[in-house]
Amino acid sequence: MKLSVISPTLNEARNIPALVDQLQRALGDIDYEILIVDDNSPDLTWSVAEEISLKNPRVRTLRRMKNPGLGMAVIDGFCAAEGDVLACIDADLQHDPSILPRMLQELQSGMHIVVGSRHVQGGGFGKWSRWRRFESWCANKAAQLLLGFEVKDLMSGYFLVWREDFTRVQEQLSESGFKILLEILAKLRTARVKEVPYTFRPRAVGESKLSGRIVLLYFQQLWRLCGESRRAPVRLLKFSADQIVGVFGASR
Ligand SMILES: Nc1nc2c(ncn2[C@@H]2O[C@H](COP(=O)(O)OP(=O)(O)OP(=O)(O)O)[C@@H](O)[C@H]2O)c(=O)[nH]1
Ligand SMILES: [Mg+2]
Repeated sequence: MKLSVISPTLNEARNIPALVDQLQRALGDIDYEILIVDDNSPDLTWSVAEEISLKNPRVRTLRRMKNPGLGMAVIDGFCAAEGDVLACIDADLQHDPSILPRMLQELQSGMHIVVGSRHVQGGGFGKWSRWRRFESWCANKAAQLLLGFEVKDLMSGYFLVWREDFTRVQEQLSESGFKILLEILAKLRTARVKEVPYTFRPRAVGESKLSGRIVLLYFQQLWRLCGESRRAPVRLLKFSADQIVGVFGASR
């Protein structure tokens, strides 16, 4: 069994050496490859990754020249990967690589998807401000409500999936799907999802790509997936009914 760890990158040159180092330490004697999927970053992330690949055969670089975007970068990385299991991890070291062996164990014990989670017991947001937590809570709640998933950390970009399952739904994944975990969950429609806790780490170097445009892309994706889900109207009705009952219950 081989694990492919895919890391999408945009201007993460200074994070790549530490990322590779931490992944190597975490994965020990697991058979793995690391695939850096870079959107031709102006800071030459692809070149830093290529240099490491020359000395380390476990590391490969995919330099994307067209169709930029996080979702498509992950899909391209998954398609180019050689492993039986596909992992997605941010390059900015906010995801803790040390939980990867446990995530892999959970997947092998019969799960379809394993998510690195900040919202289950033992996980957390580290030094995030209250405002940032609130924003994340809103985005997460909106996805739970509109898509009806039980997963607690739907915003996670840290997850594992079997290549076989990814291949099964690959054709249905939208190119505009910014949060690729949501896209895969919506198409796989599986209850066999396990969350493994970790604490979100602060970004050490480089800049966040989160922007107003990204937030808009996220809500567009949510709206599209909601429209594709036949049970969405039922869930919305139930949510509205629960709120009304709650308000009347409280006013008695
Ligand atoms: N290939 C590629 N990677 C991207 C793109 N946008 C973001 N990334 C990478 O995706 C990962 C997550 O992006 P971040 O900017 O850290 O977003 P975030 O973690 O949701 O936000 P922060 O908590 O503010 O860091 C990082 O490894 C980025 O370099 C993109 O358009 N193309
Ligand atoms: Mg980040």
